[in-house]
Amino acid sequence: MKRVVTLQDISCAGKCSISVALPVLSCLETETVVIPTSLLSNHTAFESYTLFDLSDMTGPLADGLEKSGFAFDAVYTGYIGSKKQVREIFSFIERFRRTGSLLIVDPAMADDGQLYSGLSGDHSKDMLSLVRIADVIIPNITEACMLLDTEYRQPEQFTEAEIRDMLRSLAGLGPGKVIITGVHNDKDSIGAMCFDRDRDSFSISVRKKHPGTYLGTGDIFASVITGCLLAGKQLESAMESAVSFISLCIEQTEADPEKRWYGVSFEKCLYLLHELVY
Ligand code: PXL
Repeated sequence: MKRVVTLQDISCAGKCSISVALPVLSCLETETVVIPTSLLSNHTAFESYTLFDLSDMTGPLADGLEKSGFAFDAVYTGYIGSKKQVREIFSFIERFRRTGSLLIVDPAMADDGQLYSGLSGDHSKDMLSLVRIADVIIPNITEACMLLDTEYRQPEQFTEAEIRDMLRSLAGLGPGKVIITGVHNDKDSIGAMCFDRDRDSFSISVRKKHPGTYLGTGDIFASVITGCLLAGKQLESAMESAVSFISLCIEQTEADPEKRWYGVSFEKCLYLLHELVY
């Protein structure tokens, strides 16, 4: 069984980051080792939250894992809350990256043209340093604009040709596989577009657009991609599965009389995920 280590926060409540990565990756038959880089009572889209920075624990946890003989097929990073965490993640990667392993970076830092609350103004520079060494990156449109230092526009204002240019430019920073999420190809559909440099191929997957924002979907999406790539799928096929799964999660959330504003009803869709991929 493939083994991934994921470094991101634990938001005790809020259905994001490690709380969604674990069930999704487990469902995709991937052994998942977690290194929490910070601990929050709930994610930062709530009005308030309690936060502990766990950067000082990353090194000692890495020591323990190394001593116990753990090695990883992939290192997968998500939300990072501070410069100190970025430094610790770099050291972790240096220690555990090996030939053939994948470094998957979800630059989870912004949406709708805005950095997440609590992140410093130069956070995208820190994220860029991580993106440069990654094999696979999965930004949304806002994050792609920040990484490329281009002005943000509403996703529906980007043409498919412009998204292709952004994908190529992002690949030019380092990563050979790039997926941009939240791409529209007309006003009624939304999905993702990808570029695989080795195969020089672009692809797009879209589904019907539901109005509104669905928090935590980026983290679920990146986790599906990680599981699919570890299962040996091509990037396009991984993206198609992730777009299908997110679409199911959103439909399920819309139909859920107990839906939560802070996250999608992915729990009711997990039973479909394995079949979607395998
Ligand atoms: O879903 C992205 C995410 C992850 N972790 C934390 C967040 C957010 C988005 O707001 O605040 C702590």
